[in-house]
Amino acid sequence: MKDKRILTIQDISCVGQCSLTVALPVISACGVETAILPSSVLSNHTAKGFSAWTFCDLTLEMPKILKRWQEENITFDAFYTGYVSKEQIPIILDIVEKTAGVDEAGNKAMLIVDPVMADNGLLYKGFDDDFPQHMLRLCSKADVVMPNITEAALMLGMPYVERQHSHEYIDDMLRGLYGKGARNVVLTGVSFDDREVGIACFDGKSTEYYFNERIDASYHGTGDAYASALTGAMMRGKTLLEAASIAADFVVEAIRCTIDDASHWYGVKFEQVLPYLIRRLQ
Ligand code: PXL
Repeated sequence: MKDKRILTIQDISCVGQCSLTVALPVISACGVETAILPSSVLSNHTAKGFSAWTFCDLTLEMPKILKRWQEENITFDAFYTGYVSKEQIPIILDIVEKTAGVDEAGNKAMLIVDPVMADNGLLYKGFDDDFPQHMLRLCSKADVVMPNITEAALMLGMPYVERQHSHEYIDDMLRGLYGKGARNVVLTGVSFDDREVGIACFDGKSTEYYFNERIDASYHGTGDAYASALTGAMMRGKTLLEAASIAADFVVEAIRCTIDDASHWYGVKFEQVLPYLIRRLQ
């Protein structure tokens, strides 16, 4: 298989083990060339634990960077987007349209969207209430979307249920996002009982599940580690379900590495389990 180059678009949170500081090492460790387009630069992430942050918006840089890439005839084999603003969504769609490569079999570069905006029933700080509808527009063009339960609920106007979920609730989310145009939906944080938590994958025909034992701890940045590993594994030729399962196991390993260290509250020690991820791809 020809080597692939991916473009990932999300923020740089300088400290806090999320977004680009996770995506770049994880996808690179998967053996996939990773180009980056930072959507903004923050001193640290905006989630629990940090009381404030600096924020430098890079929206105006994005069309300039695109123009330069076009002058160089640069194309990408896939796109993976994370934490972005509503103003950046039309620019991202333009970048995808203008720099999508086509592989030997004639397939156009995939768009993988992690609709990063919310968790635990709430939008992240800095996002307006209308943001989910903007993000839905990006998801509707995607080959793969991977929302958590909160993000899917917000985009579809459904109630947020923490757990346990009914099969009908999960099915409505999968079919709802598929119905809006997403070609494959990977829903994270699915839980039918207190014992296990996992993912549901829907390709428009069948739903497949993958579960791990629930660990009673929640860490910031696990969504980014998950999305990055899934993206890297897919680029390495794994099927969506294989990639989704490998990514879930990778995140569980990263949490296990972190759980005994109370001083490490701001993210997971994914670096220590990169060898595990690499082994799973062999
Ligand atoms: O992990 C998602 C994320 C990414 N980037 C920034 C964030 C968050 C979640 O809070 O604050 C800046």
